[in-house]
Amino acid sequence: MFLWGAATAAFQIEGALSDDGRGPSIWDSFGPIRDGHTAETACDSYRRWADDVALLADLGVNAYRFSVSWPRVQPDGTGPANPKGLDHYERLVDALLAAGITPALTLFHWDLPAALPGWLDRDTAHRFADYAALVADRLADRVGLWITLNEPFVHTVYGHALGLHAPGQALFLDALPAAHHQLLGHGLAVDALRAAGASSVLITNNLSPVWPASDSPDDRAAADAYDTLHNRMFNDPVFLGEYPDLRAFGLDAMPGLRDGDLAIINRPIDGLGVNYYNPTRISAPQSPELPFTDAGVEGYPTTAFGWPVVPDGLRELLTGLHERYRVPLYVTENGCSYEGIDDPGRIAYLDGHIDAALRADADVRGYFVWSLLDNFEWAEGYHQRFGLVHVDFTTGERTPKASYRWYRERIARGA
Ligand code: GBH
Repeated sequence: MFLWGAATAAFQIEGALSDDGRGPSIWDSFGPIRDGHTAETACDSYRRWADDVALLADLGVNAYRFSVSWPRVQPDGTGPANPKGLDHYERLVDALLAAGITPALTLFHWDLPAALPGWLDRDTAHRFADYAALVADRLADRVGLWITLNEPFVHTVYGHALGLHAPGQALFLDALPAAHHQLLGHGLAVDALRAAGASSVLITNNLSPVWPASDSPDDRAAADAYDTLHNRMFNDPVFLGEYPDLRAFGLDAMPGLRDGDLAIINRPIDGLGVNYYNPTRISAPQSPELPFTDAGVEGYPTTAFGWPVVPDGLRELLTGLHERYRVPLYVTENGCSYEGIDDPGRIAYLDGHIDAALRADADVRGYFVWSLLDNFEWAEGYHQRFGLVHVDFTTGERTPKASYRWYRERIARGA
């Protein structure tokens, strides 16, 4: 059964940051965020989760991708489970199942418990596996799809290399151990999930086809280096059991890698979650620090966030992933920022991208719109609205947009 879904993430929708024993996460106190917005209330989904399930049921999706907040389950990131945290997700999972909706559960969507030393510390990989076991002990019998990590590239590069996301470190290439430790945590979590009887396990990476700005050897080499950093570094160890060649970055090996790690990271899993927003165009380096320059994609329409709209990039991406890895693919996020409840831009975006996903020469098993709801868009606060459903962030009121009704019809058509 093809999965037609919508996606959210805990920190972006839940609010209720101190309810029922939740501990602080690294995002709670992170700044600067545009206009000083905070996720204190967000969509109020920790309290209004039943409204969200009703919206999903009315939308007609057969899957919902949400994430579990680690600091709700383990307020300090270690030790026994906080039962009230797990109770929340158990209620959600049971309500989804009662509505005929497959729960697709992401274990880590960036809201790390603040008490942990962070992903630069290898121990966090082991803490993550313990947390995965606690969630799976409660829910393995009911969750249809498990996703270990969301976008370790973004968490590494935005959070540890550029300082744009929590934990706000700007370490450039010294951030790479955070990538390795997340991938190690992924592999250890796969073992924990399997031990608890979890069936389908994925990792979700944000991936982008990389276009050289010209045919010149310098631009092509730069594009290859960027493809290594953005795409292959996070897929190859998981599916091929080795890191790509990192010599373009002046590295002989992945920083932090120890004997035996690759066998753990390479544990068999059931497919790859693909988050796609837009392609990347790359030219030769203009400074000595990095072996590439982001040249910007030109000549396409852009969303309210300024991101280019290139539906065929999704077909190109999925086809390339199938050629390289031969695994089932799930589009775990795809969507766009536009204003308004009448949102023709979103309808055109989603229509074009669904067509592209179905056209790909690949084993594509699902498609999830980002996002069910307008929500807390990280460093942008509430400025970018990605939802099929409009949220009034003062009252919490939800209003389905034109795209919500359109998606319901597209799902009913089944293609
Ligand atoms: C995802 O990240 C996250 O998983 C989700 O939480 C978030 O809300 C959602 O997407 C929307 O942002 O500079 O024009 O080339 C997406 C990661 C990184 C994808 C930046 C697009 C650059 C666009 N994004 N990227 S552009």
